[in-house]
Amino acid sequence: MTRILTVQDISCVGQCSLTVALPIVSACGIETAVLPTAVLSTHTAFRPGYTFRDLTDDILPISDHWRKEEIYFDAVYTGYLGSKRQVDLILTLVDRHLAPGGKLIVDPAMADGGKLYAGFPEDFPRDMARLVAAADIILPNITEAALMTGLPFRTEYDEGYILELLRRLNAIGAKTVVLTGVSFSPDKLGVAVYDGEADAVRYYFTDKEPRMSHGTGDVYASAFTGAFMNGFDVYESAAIAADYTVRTIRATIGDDAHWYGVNFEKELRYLVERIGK
Ligand code: PXL
Repeated sequence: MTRILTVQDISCVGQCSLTVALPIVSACGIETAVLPTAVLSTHTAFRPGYTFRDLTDDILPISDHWRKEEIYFDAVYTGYLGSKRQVDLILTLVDRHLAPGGKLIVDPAMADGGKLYAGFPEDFPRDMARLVAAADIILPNITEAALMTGLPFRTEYDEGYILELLRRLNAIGAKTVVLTGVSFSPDKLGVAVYDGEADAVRYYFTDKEPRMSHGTGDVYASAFTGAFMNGFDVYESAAIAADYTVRTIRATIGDDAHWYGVNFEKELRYLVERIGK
C-alpha cells in the first residue's frame, strides 16, 4: 500500500488543512501519516481570538524517532506551515524520509484574494519559495504565485500573465505547477497545468460557482494528491480534483452557517468512485 506524509496544521474547527487532507487522501486508499505544523482552535479567517500553538520544535524529534524506525514515505505533501523555520526542517524531513523516486508535493497555502493570511509576516513568501524550489509538484493559487514571483497580483489577466507566473515559478525550481483559481471568463474557473520541461500549459475548466469558499485550496490539493498517488498523471489528477472541488462547493450552497469551509464529506463517494477505489 502506498503511504504518504502530509505536513500541515490542525485547525480544530474550520474544515481545512489536516481535517480535510487526512479524510480525503485516506478515502483514496492511501495510507496517510501526519505531521502537524501547528494547532489552532479554528483557521485564521475566523475572528481574532483563535489559539495558535506552534509545533516547530517537535518536528526534528519526531523525525529523529522515525529515522530510528526507518520510516519512509512515497510522497510528502505539505500545506500551511506554522513558522519560517519549518521550511528547513521540512527539507530535512524530505531528505531523510522521502523514499527513492518519491514526490514532494507542495501547496504553498499562505494567501488568497491578493493578501497573505492573518499572522504571516510580509516576507513569508520568500521562505515558502525555498520549499517550492525543492518540490516536484506545486499547487499555488494566483495570489501565492504572484507573492512568490514578485509579479503584481491581478484579478483581470490574459494567458500571457498566467504563462509568466508559471515560467517564473519554474525558474524558482518548481518542475510541475498546477495553478488554481484561473478564470478568463465570468462563468468558468479552472487550473493551469504547467510542465516545466516542455514549457507547455494545459488548462482545465469547470463551471464557476457564485460563492467564495474557504478551504477549497486544501480540498483541491488533497484530492489531487489522492488521485496522483493512485497513478493518474498530473493533468488527470488536476481535472479529477477540480471536478470534486466544484461538487463540494455546490454541496455547500444554501448552507449559510457553513461559511468557513465546504461540505467535502458529501462528495467523497464521488471522488472514490472516480478514482476507482
Ligand atoms: O485553508 C488554508 C488554511 C490552512 N490553515 C490555516 C488557515 C488557512 C486559511 O485561512 O488559516 C490555519
